[in-house]
Amino acid sequence: MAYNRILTIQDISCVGQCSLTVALPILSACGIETAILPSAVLSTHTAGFTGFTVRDLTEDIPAISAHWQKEGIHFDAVYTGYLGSTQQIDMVADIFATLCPAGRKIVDPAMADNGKLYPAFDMEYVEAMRSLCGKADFVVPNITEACFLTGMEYKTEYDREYIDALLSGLTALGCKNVILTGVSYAPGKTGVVVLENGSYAYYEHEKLPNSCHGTGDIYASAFVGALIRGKSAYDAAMIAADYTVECIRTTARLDNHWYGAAFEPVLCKLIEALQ
Ligand code: PXL
Repeated sequence: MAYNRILTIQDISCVGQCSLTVALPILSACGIETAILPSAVLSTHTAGFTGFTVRDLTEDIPAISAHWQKEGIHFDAVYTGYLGSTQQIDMVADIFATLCPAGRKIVDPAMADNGKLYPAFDMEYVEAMRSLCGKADFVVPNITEACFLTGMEYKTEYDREYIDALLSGLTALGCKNVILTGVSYAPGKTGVVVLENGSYAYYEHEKLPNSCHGTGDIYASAFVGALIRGKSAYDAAMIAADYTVECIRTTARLDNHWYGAAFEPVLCKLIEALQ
């Protein structure tokens, strides 16, 4: 049996069903040993809560990484999500080179949605994220993030030509493969574009009327889990999409669950899809 150990680097939002509190359970459920490197600890995520606390862990990262190097620890893959600062992005690039030289690097440039950057970020952060994406084997942006990364205009109505231009802009940064989420070509439908080794594929699925915060993290974690379990990029993208839809459907049945998606009750469906 192929046994893989992965490192995921993102924040701990203590409450809010996103980042590490999503990535760790999902990757574990996929059967993958998962080490974590928290970029920051927040009382909640930043999208909708006010007055949250933030402890930035940038200063701790070089010492943690140096300790792992001294112990001879290596990872088969590194998957990054929401990072705390521009400086951290440079540290992550160093971790790619030292702790995962031959493994797969997956970057979710978790920094924006619905045409806007998350409150903590600015264009300097976007610039640093462009360079990290250039070092990735897979990037998993939504359309807003792809626009910030490429400098293209954000549109809610578009055609295949617009999506192709986004994909070209992303690969021009140096990203080898792109999983572009939230691509909708028809009413009531949405889907994910998979650009692998230059070839385009599209998986279309139902678009549910409700949307939830944190689904980007659920999607990226499930994609990484399925990929590292040996699925092709297209199959991993499809499994992650079906699972994310189930999470959104489950959340729609709950009252006042605005801050995240209830991914836990349907984790068994993700596990089944991997069999
Ligand atoms: O889901 C992305 C995310 C992760 N972590 C923090 C966030 C967000 C999105 O707003 O605020 C702290």
